[in-house]
Amino acid sequence: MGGVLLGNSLTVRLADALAQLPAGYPVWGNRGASGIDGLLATAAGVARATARPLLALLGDVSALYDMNSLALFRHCPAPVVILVVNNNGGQIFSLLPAPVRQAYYVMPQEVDFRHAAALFGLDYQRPDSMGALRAMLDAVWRRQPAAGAATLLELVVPAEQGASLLRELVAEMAR
Ligand SMILES: Cc1ncc(C[n+]2csc(CCOP(=O)(O)OP(=O)(O)O)c2C)c(N)n1
Repeated sequence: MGGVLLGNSLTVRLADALAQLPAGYPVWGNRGASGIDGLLATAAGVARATARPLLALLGDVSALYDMNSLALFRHCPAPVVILVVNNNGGQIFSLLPAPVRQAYYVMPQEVDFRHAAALFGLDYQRPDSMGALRAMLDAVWRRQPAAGAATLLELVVPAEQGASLLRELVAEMAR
C-alpha cells in the first residue's frame, strides 16, 4: 500500500469534498489546512521513512514556496509522484469577493514547472486530460526504481475552476 500527501489550500478542501480512499489508507498532511510552507520537504520525509509509493498533491504556489526541496527527490526508494495542480496562483482566494484579490492574494506566477523538474533532475510530464493523467500515474506506479528520481506531473487547470466548484458545492449543500 502506498500513501498520499495532501497539500493545503484548495487541494485538501477539494479532496475532502470529492475524493474517497479505502478506509485506513495513509493520508499525510502538514501545517493544518492552510500553512503552505514545507510541503515538499514533508513529502520527501514521508517517502524516505515509509519507502512506499507516494502521491504528493499540491498547488503551484505551495510548490514554488518549497521548490528547493525538490532536490530531496532525486533518489527515492519507491515511486513518487509530485502532482502540482497549476491553476496559476493561490486560487483559494478566488473564493473572496475582494476587488483587489488578484493582485494581493492570488498572485499568479505564470511559471512552467518543466524547468523546476529539469533543474533538479526529476522526470516531468504534463498530462492534458484525465485519461492521460491516469495513464501516467499507472506507468509510474509500475516502475520499480532502484533509488530513482521522482516524477513531477504538472496538471494545468483553468484558474478559477477549483474555487467555483467548491463554491457551488457549498451553495448546493446550503439549499
Ligand atoms: C506559510 C504560509 N504562507 C502564506 C500562507 C497564505 N496562503 C494560504 S493558501 C495560499 C495560496 C496557496 O496557493 P496554491 O498552493 O497554489 O494553492 P491553491 O489555492 O491554488 O489551491 C497562501 C499564500 C499560508 N497559509 N502559509
